[in-house]
Amino acid sequence: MARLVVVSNRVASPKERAAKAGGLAVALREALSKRGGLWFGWSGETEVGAPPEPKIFRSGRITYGLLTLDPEDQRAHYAGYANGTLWPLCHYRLGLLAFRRADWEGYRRVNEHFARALLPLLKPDDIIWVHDYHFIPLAAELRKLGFEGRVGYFHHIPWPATAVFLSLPSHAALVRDLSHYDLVGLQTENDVRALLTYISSESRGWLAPGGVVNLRERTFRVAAYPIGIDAEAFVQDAKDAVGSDEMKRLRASLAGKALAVGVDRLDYSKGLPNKFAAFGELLKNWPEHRSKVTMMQIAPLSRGEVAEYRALRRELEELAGSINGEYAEFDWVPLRYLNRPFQRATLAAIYRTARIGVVTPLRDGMNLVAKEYVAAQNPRDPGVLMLSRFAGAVDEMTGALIVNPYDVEGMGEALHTALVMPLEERRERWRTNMKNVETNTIHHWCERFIAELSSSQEALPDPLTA
Ligand code: ADQ
Repeated sequence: MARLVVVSNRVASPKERAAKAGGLAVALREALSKRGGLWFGWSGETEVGAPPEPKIFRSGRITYGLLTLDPEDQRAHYAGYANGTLWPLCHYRLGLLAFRRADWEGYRRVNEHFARALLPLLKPDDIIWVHDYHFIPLAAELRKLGFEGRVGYFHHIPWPATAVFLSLPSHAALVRDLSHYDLVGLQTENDVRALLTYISSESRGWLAPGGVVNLRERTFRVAAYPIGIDAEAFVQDAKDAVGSDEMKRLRASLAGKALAVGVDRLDYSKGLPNKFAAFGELLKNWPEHRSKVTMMQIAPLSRGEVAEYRALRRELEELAGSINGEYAEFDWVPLRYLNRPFQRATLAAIYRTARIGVVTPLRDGMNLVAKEYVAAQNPRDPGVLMLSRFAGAVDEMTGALIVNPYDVEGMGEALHTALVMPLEERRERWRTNMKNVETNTIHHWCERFIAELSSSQEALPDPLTA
């Protein structure tokens, strides 16, 4: 079995326990341990003029390689081009897009450093799996250095429609970079269509059935690999933790009131101001729910080094304050707003306690919270998933109450619908969703991508003759 090499910006350290590491990190670690592998990424540290040699260490069957970056390179790469340009672009937020040539150059430089540091550690038959928009040019940089082995890329966030993507000054170069992979994975069929449309209409690539593309003499494949969760672990966690002292305190504090829960990184793609406003609409237009429902929004802080995230934090603090100021009673706080992380088991038990899971991003590659909420429910008395039509998860979570997050009044109404939904309907919707959560787990996702990447250099049909 060929060795697996994973490249991602953040590397979950071997000491990080499963309860904290998150489903993706755990699944990747499992895949690496099974085959033996290398996990390569940023050390999380900066040092002026940082040396290009990575820090290497081993834990079990996994070798870790961590590269330290020059602070200016790291800023241009991470806060600059990756999160200041590509993130807003892929989430359709052109008003927030900042493009600076120096950032674009810094982004490419960091990818070049990564390729140079990684190359000496590679064997020709390794399978290299690159994660996310921080590393789109990595395969091109590795090819420049002569590496010809299998390299795949998975894009965790949406691929924008061509009209949006064209706003990026470096759009052509970025897609040329993609062509150096053997396999490009996206979250949904919609994303695949968007990228293929761009390739055929703007970069004069040739398409063959099955997502096979020929672009500037390179042939590669583009396909959808919708990411999932470890459903079994989530079900177990939710069952185990629901009786904990913490959860007893939560239930006592609710005193019989229904709970609506939201769990999102504090990010402008997640539609948090609209979600808060929708809760305000519910309380305004359906006064019978006042003092009967509590919304809890868990939103750990994220990317504080990017100005837009700091502005969003202030906006949410103001909105939460104004909703609570307007509707709170001396014995009821309508909106509980928490900026801290929780252990996976605690989150699972909170989901299970909540009558509604409110997942309303303005755009999201997939959104795993939607799937986690479903997995955590009690099958006899499940809650309702309220889901944005702009989350990738909507393709599979067809039993959800589907909403448009730009329609704040509509979302207020959907909250009401969820609160009064009869048990039979809740059960039926939940069963539909749960079937998909159980079938398409993170383990399937990992195995499928690795299997298809492994066979990716075995003669693809030539789009010019197919
Ligand atoms: P994210 O934008 O981070 O991921 P999401 O898919 O919802 O979004 O995953 C967030 C994860 O963080 C979930 O597993 C959730 O449980 C966890 N989490 C959130 N708040 C937490 C808290 N307070 N404490 C502990 N854990 C918390 C990106 C893309 C998504 C895509 C994923 C995976 O933006 O669209 O689904 O990658 O591909």
